[in-house]
Parts: sequence; structure tokens; C-alpha cells
Amino acid sequence: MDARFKSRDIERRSLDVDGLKRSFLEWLVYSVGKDARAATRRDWFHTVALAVRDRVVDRWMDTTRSYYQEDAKRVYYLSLEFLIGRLLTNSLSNLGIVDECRQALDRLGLSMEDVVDAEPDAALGNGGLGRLAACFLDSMASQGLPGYGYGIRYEFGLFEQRFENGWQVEYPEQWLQFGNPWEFARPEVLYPVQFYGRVEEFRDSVGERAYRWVDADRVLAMAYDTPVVGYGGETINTLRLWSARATRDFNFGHFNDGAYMKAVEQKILSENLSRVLYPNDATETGKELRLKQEYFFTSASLQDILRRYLQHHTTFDNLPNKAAIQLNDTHPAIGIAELMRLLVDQHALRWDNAWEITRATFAYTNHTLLPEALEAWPVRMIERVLPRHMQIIYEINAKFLNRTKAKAAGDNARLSRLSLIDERGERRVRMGNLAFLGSHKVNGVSALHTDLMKQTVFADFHEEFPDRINNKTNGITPRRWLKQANPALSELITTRIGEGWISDLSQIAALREKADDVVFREEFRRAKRKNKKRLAAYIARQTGEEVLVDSIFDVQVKRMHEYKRQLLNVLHTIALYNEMRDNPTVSWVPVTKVFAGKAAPSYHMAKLIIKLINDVAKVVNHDPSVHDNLKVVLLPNYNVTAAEIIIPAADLSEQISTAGMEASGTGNMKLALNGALTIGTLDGANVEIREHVGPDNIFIFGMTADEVNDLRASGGFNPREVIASNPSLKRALDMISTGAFSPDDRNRYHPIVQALTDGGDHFLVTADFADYCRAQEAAMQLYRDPEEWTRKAILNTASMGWFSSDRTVNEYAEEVWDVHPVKPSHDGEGFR
Ligand code: 9GP
Repeated sequence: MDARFKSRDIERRSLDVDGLKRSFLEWLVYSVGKDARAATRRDWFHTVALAVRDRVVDRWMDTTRSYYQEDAKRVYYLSLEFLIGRLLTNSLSNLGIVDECRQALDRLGLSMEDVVDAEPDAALGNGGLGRLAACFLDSMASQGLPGYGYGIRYEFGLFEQRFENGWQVEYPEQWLQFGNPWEFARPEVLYPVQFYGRVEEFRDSVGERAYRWVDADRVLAMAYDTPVVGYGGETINTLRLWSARATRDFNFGHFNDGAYMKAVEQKILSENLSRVLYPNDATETGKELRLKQEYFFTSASLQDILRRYLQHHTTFDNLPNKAAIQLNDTHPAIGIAELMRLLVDQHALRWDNAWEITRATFAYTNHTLLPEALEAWPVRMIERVLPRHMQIIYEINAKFLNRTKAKAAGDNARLSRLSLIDERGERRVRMGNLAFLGSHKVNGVSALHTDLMKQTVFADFHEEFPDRINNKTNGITPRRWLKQANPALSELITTRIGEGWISDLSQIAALREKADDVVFREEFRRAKRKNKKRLAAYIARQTGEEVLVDSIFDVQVKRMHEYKRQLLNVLHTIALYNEMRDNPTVSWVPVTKVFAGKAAPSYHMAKLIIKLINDVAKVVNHDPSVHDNLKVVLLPNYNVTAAEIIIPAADLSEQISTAGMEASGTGNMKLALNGALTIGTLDGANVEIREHVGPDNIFIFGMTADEVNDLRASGGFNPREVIASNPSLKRALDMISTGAFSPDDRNRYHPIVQALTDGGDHFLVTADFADYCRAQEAAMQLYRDPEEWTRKAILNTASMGWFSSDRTVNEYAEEVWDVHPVKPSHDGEGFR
């Protein structure tokens, strides 16, 4: 081998400061094509990312080869969303070379922060569901589990949010504009995906009735692979994202006719499939393009999974022993019909055999019970877009309904609830029912949510299949959400209990006893204060507002949604503002209300709430009579990168959804891990957080899910009465409705006031207001005692070990997937 290449090869792997520095300079010139004097921050980011990527490639190939050689059972996580955020710090941190990289950059006269900040935030998801998928990728790789993520390589991620005159305005998020140094394009990994056309019936070689899908439009799915670096760099897994490409053949016909523009238009249209992420969180709009996206990535992923399986096997009998496919919500649920189609139509399996294999291979996670979020595609649309799948769904349904107990009992109402087809109004395919029926395990994402699944949406299915529903409470990766995002706290923790907590978060319980150590408390506070200063500077940069570092940082960061009840927080803010104005001589605990979150572009109420927060901020922040004791900020463009700055700085974590409506929440876990005290309802995983941190270390308020249910069922709730009996609530609402915050348009907030009064207050904001204020008051009183507050904050951090996504993923691995860690051998020459 040429000596020059050999030395370059060694260079590629070196992890010391000199080696890194040399490869940065080499990459800058030979791959980015820039001279050090002319290089911009972005050029340096690309340089460093490429050099770091070099250092994972060998291990990535080793990992893949080990899986292949052992024919290990793999888990395939199918998700329409992966909210991965930035990858540079994540990769450096998991490889253990953050300091080396910093020093190497330092020697080149560069700041690590500048380079890190030049990376766009990969926002290929809306919120909790997408971020959970990203945490799971980290956890699977960190535990050596053979796990693959499959999704879509959206050209435009979740929109960029800006405020114009206080209103949310959406801008395209062009994260790929300057290229993506982490991904490997795989132009040779291409699968055809079909749409439209018709189904032809014929007789197969043994005279059986068979079907083929003909005259369809074709699009190609092309793979892009991103290495997923596990903690310690031992295992490097793969995130494979599909991008739509026009097929070449379908251009030629048009060329022959001379219709060049038509051909180009067609090409653009078919490539639109992977153009943009749908920005709706939890609710779906029933758009055909969305259905096509779901089928596009699911079909390509299944073809890829079967191809990999067939490298070792000649029949499909072993598929469930070699592949576990997890459906992240119903978005990829069409995969059940697709696998049936591939097995029956393309590989000539008998129906019953194919069904058994399909059910044993798939598992489904439900992430919401909100009725508007349960996908139900019009039968007419599926018939047109995926005609063969519609037939398969009918067949699955018919066979199932024929066998059910309900049939025997003649219970038609129950039969129609169990049916895959909703016959009320326009006929629709219930994707949740399809996912349930086609999976061997179905899980919810917190204990409460799983119970509610059994009692409500899936009650009939649960009766039919009592062993199928199980709970897997969500988790978060401690690598990103403590080690990386909060160096101040994580270094402190490591000095006291060692670094075992990074890969085994249960070890963080050792901090419990430190809660009574005065010196440790002081250091814990110092770390928090450092993070608060960082956030205060960020707030000043983003909003121009100066906030008091020693005020309570009261944080509500999440999507804007009525059920998450940002409005409850706003009403409390106004009530507190009034109290402060009425009692100027009282020594108030200063409060900074920090909000951040995007609203779906078509969700008018959520956008109006954003405008209200900004309007309230304008009045409160400029009123000298509150003496800076109250500030309100709404930070624009909440994303993973912003979360990494906000969460470590929070004192109080707002988890105030109407009980029964938040499936789990994961922000609640991130905030508590970083030492924020939760103020929250007994909803989603808050219930389990309370069990772990103890009821004395959390501020619980409001109705329980059962009480909410009973109140709604009784129909006896009258918000007007509640408002009339609570003067501070009445005053706050009156101010909103008379235009105290919108003098330029006094009726602006009429829809909000209407929803909370005559509209019946569906989310029970007014019902929980008084108890919420009581809990807020308790939090403020506690904050006056920094030692006690810190003690509780430490207990929160120390009690979050169970909420690691490592624990969650292990539970899935053992109880749902039956996959086991594989130790890659790193001694090979490299597998290509
Ligand atoms: O709303 C849930 C959220 O509570 C949960 O933490 C997250 C991850 O399981 O999923 C969210 N659901 C969706 O985004 C849509 O179903």
C-alpha cells in the first residue's frame, strides 16, 4: 500500500490532540476545499464533523459485520420522525474526545462553541414522539443492541418559528442547505415504491387465486445512512433515512413525445414525497401526501429488512426470530398490510402463514389517546392510492370479525367497534385497530396511559386479547440530557459518585445522601446558577429582555396545545402580576416565566395563545410597578438545541396538562433530571415521577384523570360559576377580554375567553386554576429557603435513574423484541 495512504489511514483513527489537529487541517483543504485563512465557521464545522466521522467508520463497519456474521436478531424502529438535533457534541461526547477536540481547535485559534454552533439542528420531528425515537437510538447503540432506525430524510424539517409583531410566522427549515457531513448517500440502495394503479386477479402455478398490482406509478426510495454512535464508541448503529427519487424509465416516454416539461414536472412531483415534514403534533389532517409518505418509507424499509433477512435464509419461517419491527405510533401501520402483500403476492406464502409471521414480527406503540390524533384514512383514498392494500385490509378484517367472540354473542355494536373500518359517516380505515391486530404486543408510554388505553380506545381489543397490551414508560438518554447539555452539573456529579451513572443512570441514586451535605448543596446551586446565567444571556440575545438570574426560572417548554394548558400558566402569570401591583411593599420572590414551543401552522387557537403570551409579556415586562419581580419571555424556535440551554437552567418544571390527556411527557423527565422541581397534574409519567421523587419533592395539583372523567360524564361543570367564585381568575379573564393586553384590538382574545366560558372549558383550565395557584404559592414559599429548595432539587436529580431510556429500551428488548446485545469485534481488516 502507498505509504502516504497508510499514514493517512492511521491519522484517521487517532484520537489525540495532535492527530485531530492534523486531520482537521487536512480535511479543511482536501475535502472542504478551503484555505485556513478563508474558512468560515461553517467550513470548520464541516471539517470537524468529517474528521470525527472518519473515526467512527471502522467501528461502524465492525458493528454491522458482527450483526451479519452472527445473524443476530435486529430490531427495526420505524418512525416518521427522528428529532435528533445536532450531532457534533453528541458524537464527540460518546467517543470521549470532547476535550481533545477542544484543544485541537484551540491550537488552531478556534473556539469549540463557535464550531458547534455552526451545525444546523436536525429537526426531523415535531416533539416528544420524534425525540423519543432519537433517545432510543442512543440507548440501543449504547447498550450494544442491534437496532436500526428507519425514517424519511426530509429536505425541510420542522419549520423555523419567528415572531412578527408577537404572532408566530413559519419559515422553511433548510437544514440540508449546506450539505450534511454526517450522512452517507447510498445511491445503490434503491427500492421501488408504487402508488395508484389497479389490482389484477390471476391463477398461480398451482391454480390458486392470486393478485398483482399493475399500472401503478413508481417512485424510488434511496437510502442515506447516518452512523449512531453508542456511548464509549463500541457499537455504532445505523439510522437509515429514505429520500424519494423519480424513476428514470418514466421520464423517457415523455421525452419521446417531446413533452420535456411534463417529464420534469412529474419528476419534481414524485420527489416531493420526502420534501417536508408535516408540522402537526398529535393531530393529522388526512392529506394524501401524508399517507403516501407513510407508505413510502414503510415499504422501502420492509423491502430492505426482507433483503437483509434473505441473505441468511431461504424461507420466511424464521423472520420473527430475526427481525422485530416496532411501529412508532400508527404512522407506519400500513406496514402490516405491506408485509402481507410482500409475503403473499411476491413470495407466494399462504395467507395464514403470512399472517402468523406478520403478527409475530410487528409490535406497536401508541402515543396518544386524543381522538383527533388516531389516524383514520378514508377508504376511498386508500382504494385509490394503495388498491391492493385496501383489499388486504378487508381480508384481515373479515377473517378477524368472523372469529371474534362478539360475533358469537351477536353483539353488533361491539363488532363495529372492533372493525378495521369505521362505518360512521365517510368510511375510514382505523389505523390503530390495524396496528393492534397485526402486532403481537401493543404498548402505552406510561402506566396511566396504558391503563387508559385498556379502559378506553382499546377496551374491546383488550378484552379480546388480554395479554397484548403492556406498558413501557418512556425514558430519556442521560448522555444528551445531562452529560452534554449540563456539563456543570454532570462534572459535579462525576466528582462525587464517579462516571458510572452515564451508562447506568440508576447509579445516580448515590446522590441522595448528598442532599443533606451543605457543601454539596452549595456546589449544586453554583452549577444551576451557571446554567441560569447562560440562559439569561440567551434570553437577552433572543428577546432583548434582561431577567434576574436569581429569580425562579419557571419553565414551560413544549408544543403549544390546549391540552398542555399554557393558558393556565398565563392566567396565573396575570394573577401574580395583579397581586404584585396591588401589594408593592411585599417582598416578592422574583419570577421569570419562560415559555417556548411551536404551534401547528393551522392550529389557530394555539397561535392565538402565542400572541397572548407575547402581549402579556409586553405589558408585564414594561410595567415599572412590579420592579422587575416578574418577567415573561417566550423564546422563539424551540428545538433540541434550545432545549439543551433552557432545561439545565430551570428551577420549576411546568407539567400541567389536563389529567388523562398527556400520554407520558419526556420533557418532565429531562427537567427533573436537571434538578428542576415539577409543578404538575397527575398525568402521564408525572404519576411515576412522583412515585420516584416522593410526594414531598413535587408540587402536585388539580383533578385526577378519574375526576376529569367523572366531571365530564356528569355534564355538571359550569366554568362561569367557577370564575364568578374566584376573584383573581375573574379579574385575569376580564383583563384579557377587555383588551388590557391588546389595546390595539380589544376583541383579539374573544375566542380564548369564549372557549373558557360559554365554550364549556373542555380542558378544565378554570376548574384547576385555584389549586394551581396554591401549588405555585407553595413553590414560591419554598424558593425563599434556598437550602431546602436545593435539597429537594438534588433529590429530584438523584431519583430519576429509572427514567433513563436505557431502562426503557431494555424492557422493550426483553419483553417485546427478544433482541440481545452483540459485542462487535474490532479486530478485523474492515468489512465493506
Ligand atoms: O403526546 C405524547 C407525549 O405525551 C409522549 O411523551 C410522546 C412520546 O411517547 O408522544 C406524544 N405523542 C405524539 O406526539 C403523537 O402521538
